[in-house]
Amino acid sequence: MRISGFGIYRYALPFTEPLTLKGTTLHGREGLLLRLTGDDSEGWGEAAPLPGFSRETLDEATDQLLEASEAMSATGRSPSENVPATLGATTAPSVRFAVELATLNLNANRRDASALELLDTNASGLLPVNGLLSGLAYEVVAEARRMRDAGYRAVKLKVGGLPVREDAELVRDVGGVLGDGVSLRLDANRAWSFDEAMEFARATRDVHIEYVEEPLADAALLPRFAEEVNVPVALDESLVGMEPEDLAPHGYAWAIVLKPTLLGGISHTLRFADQARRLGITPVISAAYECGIGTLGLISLSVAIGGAPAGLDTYRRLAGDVLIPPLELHSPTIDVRSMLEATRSVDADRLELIASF
Ligand code: OSB
Ligand code: MG
Repeated sequence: MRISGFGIYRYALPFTEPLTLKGTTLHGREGLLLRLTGDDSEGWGEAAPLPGFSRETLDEATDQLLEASEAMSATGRSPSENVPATLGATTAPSVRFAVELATLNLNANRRDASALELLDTNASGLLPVNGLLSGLAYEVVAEARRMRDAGYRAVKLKVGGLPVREDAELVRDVGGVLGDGVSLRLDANRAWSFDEAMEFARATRDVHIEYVEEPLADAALLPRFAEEVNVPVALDESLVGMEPEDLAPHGYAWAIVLKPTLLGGISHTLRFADQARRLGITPVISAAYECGIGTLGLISLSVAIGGAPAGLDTYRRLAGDVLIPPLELHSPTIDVRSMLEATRSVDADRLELIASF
């Protein structure tokens, strides 16, 4: 099979509530979809650079996606030969994710399989989702109670936005509500100095914390922090720009949080997960507010790398999706097979055509 055509589309979806990330408030999500066709089949992928996190802008991603799509459909190569030939060292992470996901989905669809079956032939079952806690302190505690009662196995709370003492108090309250049955993940997004992180760790000594992502402004001090405290550390921002082979010196980490949109696609993410396993580090897949197309890809990836609770609760923040019907991601676990086998279409009314061939 060769790729016989492509379409590049732009979407804009509102958030249910404004989202503030790194000081920028977003009211919705914009991104690109890639549709590849060949052998009477199609495969969709998503490139959605996240403002404040991605280095590429949406316009840069658009140009790169167009260039890659033209290169792929101009050759007689098969999609799997095409991907390594098309993606170079300068291809932006979100664009790599779109090209690899669309190719994977195209290959799956023409064999009447799901993307997951191509990634991992034995995978099925239930995938836990880590619930995202947000809002003011009293809302966070109430939401934690709701998630505990709903059966979430893991929840995630952002810290570092309040004075350390207040953050620690909130974490103690949330930990008390969750009890032992729900694991508590924290994410400081590099907000703390070494001393602040130490103060936080001391003040939450009695709380069971699964891990804290990126506690330190100075990531070079992470090994020392991990050695001195009993709270496990996870890497997120530290992975951007890193090659999977560079993970070896980071054996002090308990988990790594893999965002294919920011890291550079599917093959890169799988290599990171493989390296992590070798080092005894748990790989966790996490979303960057992708729409349903990207999110379905992340579900398959999460299962394929071992099924740790996945950071997919960002999807709930979207007030609508390009998929009809939208994904049902309101519960603590995903029934993977029925999620991937459900019939869905892409809502043309929500898309603006940028280019096609
Ligand atoms: O810091 O982990 C982050 C989403 C977009 C950008 C950065 C982050 C996130 C998330 C995703 O927190 C949700 C999750 O990991 O559960
Ligand atoms: Mg993080």
